[in-house]
Amino acid sequence: MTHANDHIDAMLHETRVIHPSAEFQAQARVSREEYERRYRQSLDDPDTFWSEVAGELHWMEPWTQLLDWQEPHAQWFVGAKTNIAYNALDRQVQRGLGDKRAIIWEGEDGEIKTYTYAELLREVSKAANALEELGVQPGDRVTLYMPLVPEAAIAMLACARIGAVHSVVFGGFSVAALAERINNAQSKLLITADAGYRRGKPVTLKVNADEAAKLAPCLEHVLVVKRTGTPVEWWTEGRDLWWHDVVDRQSDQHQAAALDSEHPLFVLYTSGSTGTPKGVQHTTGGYMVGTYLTTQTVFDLQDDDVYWCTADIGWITGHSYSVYGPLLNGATVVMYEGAPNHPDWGRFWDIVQRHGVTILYTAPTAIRAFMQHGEEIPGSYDLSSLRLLGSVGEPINPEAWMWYWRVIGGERCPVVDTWWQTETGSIMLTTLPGAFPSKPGSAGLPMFGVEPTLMTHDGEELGPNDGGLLVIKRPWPSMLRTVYGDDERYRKSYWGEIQGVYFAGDGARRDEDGYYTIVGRVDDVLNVSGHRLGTMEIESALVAHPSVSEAAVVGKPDPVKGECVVAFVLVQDGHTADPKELRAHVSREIGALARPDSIYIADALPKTRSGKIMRRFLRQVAAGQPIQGDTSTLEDPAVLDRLAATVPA
Ligand code: 6R9
Repeated sequence: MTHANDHIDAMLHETRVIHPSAEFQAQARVSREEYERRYRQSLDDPDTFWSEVAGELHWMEPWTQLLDWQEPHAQWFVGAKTNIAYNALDRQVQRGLGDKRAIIWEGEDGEIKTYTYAELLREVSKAANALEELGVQPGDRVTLYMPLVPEAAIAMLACARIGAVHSVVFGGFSVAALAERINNAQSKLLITADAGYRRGKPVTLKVNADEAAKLAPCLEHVLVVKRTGTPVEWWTEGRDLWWHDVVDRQSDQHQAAALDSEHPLFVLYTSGSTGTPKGVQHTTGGYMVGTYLTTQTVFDLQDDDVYWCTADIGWITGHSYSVYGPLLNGATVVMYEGAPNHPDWGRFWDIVQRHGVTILYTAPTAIRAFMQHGEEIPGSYDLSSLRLLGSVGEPINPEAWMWYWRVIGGERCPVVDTWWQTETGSIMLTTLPGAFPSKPGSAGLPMFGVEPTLMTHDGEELGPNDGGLLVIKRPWPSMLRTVYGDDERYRKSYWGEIQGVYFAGDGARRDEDGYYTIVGRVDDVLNVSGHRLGTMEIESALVAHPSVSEAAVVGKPDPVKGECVVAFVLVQDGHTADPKELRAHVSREIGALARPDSIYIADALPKTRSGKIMRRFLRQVAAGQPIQGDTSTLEDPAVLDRLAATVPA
């Protein structure tokens, strides 16, 4: 089905089954019986199920109807009013958690800051007052382009508190990518920092922010957190403001706005198979309930857990499982600003040891990088505080799964693989720890309220032990509501591919126990180190270079990154193309995360007679594999041999 086939084959022949220990099972929040009962209830009687869950949270006004579903548009907790920041903070203080640590933040340079729930509430209140002073109104968009500093979480929560819609742009994105996202959202305010640390060096975000601001006339203010003290060269009087000047002098009291359940909470841009990145729009009530429930059950949260999700807040995982989900549960959250290999590959384990991390949630790409550097490194730290491990972002190969379980978890900690997407808002498939055994490489069973199945492109449902397209048969509370500013695209991309179901864009298999194993994307979306990239976006960046007339981008299996980017380019007449310069160009256009690993100069691309590039063959060429499949539809099959000759074996 996809290029990931070989690797998937290995995964599908995986037969190991790892059972949780009796000790873990005895204390687990959800037992197998409990899962089975509640899962059934969530499908058969969603009213009772979701009312019980949502009833644990604070609502300023109750809902009159659980769900209003006018496909493809859902409204959840219709008519209710609530505030997610209130639920994450005020509610915790009220139930006696004021002195509990909410955030333990560690800078890459070793600086440590801790916030209790009471302190975090005061900081968020000050920031909320500051945003209001700057004229930010409910519904206004605010773009964040920040390092992983406490102010990033504070700014997100402050937006949520006043009903402003945050749009976090990962700090690794380029000026052009940032400007595109600010303009698409029409943000009034940009919150950034002078710089953030990455591998010991300050990454000067304010410089990029200035360049982007020139391209984004909608911006009224740029609020700048002083993180590194790196001199800021440009300062636009009237537009630029220091966070400490504006926020520190505010009152630490603020009344959270009572927002409609469907009030927009945030927009997060992600790559699709075509066109520009999509602004995935989430709303308040359903997202809150979804992240609350999944964090509690998937991570088996207990009162004294020290929970660390290593994702940057620039991604959905950082939104749902570094900020909202754990804070809604009153958990103690670890946040780390920097790189996993600074000053060396022991940094994560040093953090686990020093802060007594009990739950660790990270990505397969990180696990594979650690594997490469040997088990002696984690072996020299005390990791005995850990009791649960999680994986997210891409398929985890069984070898990496076993290594994670054995070396990091000491064969003691269940590993929960969690499949979900920016669009789904919260975890959709997993093996609840303590309730079910894990099968390395397989994500597992559906979460409460999630009704997945596998289908063919024609909407024919497949049975067990078959592979097909992963779809979701009914709406769920934390689902995206639309694509910001482009409802037609929402309708087409997610509910228009196969009639009546949500189309995830992933291929999967299901075994006789109902476990789903994700095969990978079935569209032209790449997954590089757990980051989603559209082949089209990279191709557009390449053809924007004067020396390139045409480009085709494919993914190639990579032992650490999962996939890496390979580009084939045709050179514009009268120009010469320099692969090194083109790689730098893509970095400038999108960000270093999209930089192709290899660029090959081609004299033609494999196209059908109707002019469609056959990426399937290019993937085989890129991977150095013999060409398989029917090449007779190609206009000129000999192109493939010439291309193969340019790719080193
Ligand atoms: C949460 C997140 C979503 C895409 C998704 C799929 C891949 C994520 C996975 C996984 C296999 C897992 N993916 N988790 N594949 N097993 N546990 O990563 O969101 O950045 O939107 O990416 O990532 O292909 O469709 P997002």
